[in-house]
Amino acid sequence: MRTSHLLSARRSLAGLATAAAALLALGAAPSAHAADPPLRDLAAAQGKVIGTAVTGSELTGTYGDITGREFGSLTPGNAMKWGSVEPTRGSFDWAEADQIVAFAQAHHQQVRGHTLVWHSQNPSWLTGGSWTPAQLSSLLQNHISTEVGRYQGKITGWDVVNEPFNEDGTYRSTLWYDGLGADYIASALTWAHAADPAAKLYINDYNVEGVNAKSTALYNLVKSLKARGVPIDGVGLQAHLVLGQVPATLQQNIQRFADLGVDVAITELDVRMQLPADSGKLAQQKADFKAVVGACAAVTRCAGVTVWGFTDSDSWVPSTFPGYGAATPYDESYQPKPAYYGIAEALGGSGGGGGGTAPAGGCSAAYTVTSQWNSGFTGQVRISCTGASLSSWKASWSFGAGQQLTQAWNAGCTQSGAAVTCSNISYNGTVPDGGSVTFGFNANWSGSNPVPAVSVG
Ligand code: 9MR
Repeated sequence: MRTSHLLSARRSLAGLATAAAALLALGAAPSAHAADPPLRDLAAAQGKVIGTAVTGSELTGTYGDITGREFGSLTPGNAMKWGSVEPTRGSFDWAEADQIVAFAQAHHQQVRGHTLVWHSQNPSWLTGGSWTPAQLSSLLQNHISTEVGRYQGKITGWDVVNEPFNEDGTYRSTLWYDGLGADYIASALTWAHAADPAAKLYINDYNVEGVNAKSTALYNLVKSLKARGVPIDGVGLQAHLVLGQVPATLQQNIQRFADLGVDVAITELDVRMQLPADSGKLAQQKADFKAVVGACAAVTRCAGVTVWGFTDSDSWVPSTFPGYGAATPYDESYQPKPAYYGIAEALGGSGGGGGGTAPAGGCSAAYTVTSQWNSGFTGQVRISCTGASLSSWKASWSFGAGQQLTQAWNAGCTQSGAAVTCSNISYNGTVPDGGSVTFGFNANWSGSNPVPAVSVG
């Protein structure tokens, strides 16, 4: 392709949303992982926070060591839910929540409070009761004031309202919506703000990571709450994802919330796969974790990413999705998986570990969807080297959802079935140590457009 075309094609990328990045690289055996700093330090250097959900009773031994060393934020997985803290009306059990907050303080970690208003994990005295709207309202206000007040000054952000929407963007029918109407959300935020004016107040939901009907309903809600002066500081995108299905519009979606003037957090990231795991699935999972963390890293108002359990031994997935699991960055023996290095790389670390998927000599490829429309998209792949160099290169991946390449620039690309191979042009085969080369392409898609893992050789 001629230079003039290259330039105009590249200009058309300008400023458009980057969706995702994927990494996999030179197929040689991984060398011992060069000592990257812990994830929390890599994140801090980017102005981000990396967190994990935790179970209080496990915060000892290796689990405690990793939690304290690697993460800058903790979210109690269950300990702050209404059913945990007030199992009997008027009788409170703060033991696990207190323990997690104390651990966090001892390790200079933030705490995300989770969650005040939800349709699930409520005590049976509450769900089984029959309440007038006035009674319901006062129960909710007391709950919020008591819990937020107890931890006032110790919680960075609260998931005040959890999962308020159906998939089509209508409000979910719950104890709260049915009894109090949609304004239970504004009331809850207002009460939480009164109890801890410094805490960032979030609405948190799942399947709102990409641009879709549900995330647009959340967007419209946040916009109207802001217009009314209701205290809303952030949105939480849970990100319980399926292998190979990071939404291409993730970064675009984060950016549109940021543009509303709220923070965004990825609050419950995990990527489940059908068991047994194998090296190909773990490589794709690494690409998926890297894509999600990379999308957050690229948007200033994205505060950070929390994984929903850091070890496969402490994950909700296997019991909820029989046959699926291995959804977190560490295996059940607390060994970091390729996904761990995907997080590290997205936070500027050199990565380099990961069960046969590691970049040999430090060259890797990042795949990004820079814009997407109804039938097509523009992507780019950046090949970069640290502590190594290339004099020629070939990047390959598999389009798993029927995507079809139509055009490429700064590379010669061919597609055969799902398999795409792109090689350097005469002028850009060299990737120096510390440098990178980028090429771009257009392709068609329909249905879904998952981010593939790219290998470089
Ligand atoms: O991780 C939590 C698990 O231990 C509980 O059994 C489950 C009950 O629904 O809740 C899990 O956490 C959920 C979170 O609070 C809200 N988003 C979905 C999470 C996974 O179910």
